[in-house]
Amino acid sequence: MIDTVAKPKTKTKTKTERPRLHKVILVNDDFTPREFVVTVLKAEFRMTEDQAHKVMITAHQRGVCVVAVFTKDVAETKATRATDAGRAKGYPLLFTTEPEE
Ligand code: TYC
Repeated sequence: MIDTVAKPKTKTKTKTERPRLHKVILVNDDFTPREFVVTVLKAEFRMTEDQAHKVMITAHQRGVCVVAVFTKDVAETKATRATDAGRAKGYPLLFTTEPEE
């Protein structure tokens, strides 16, 4: 009798999920000059004057505004760099991040 060894029949399912995106959020404060907020938005997020002005005004009026979405690492790096740009000038300018639903 010939012994047969059953090979385990396993299939590897490759399930590729898109990385969850994270929002960068601009938070209003009473001290950072409007024009400086616009300058930081243009420099760090590659926005036009017009786009940056709209985002700044929205945060100014509503308290917060979503700037853009990125992968987690990129969102955190950009939020930190933009916040540091304000701190370097002595402003309390704040950018935060949160995962998208
Ligand atoms: N509120 C600030 C002012 O009146 C301007 C400002 C707008 C600051 C948006 C932060 O996220 C901000 N000078």
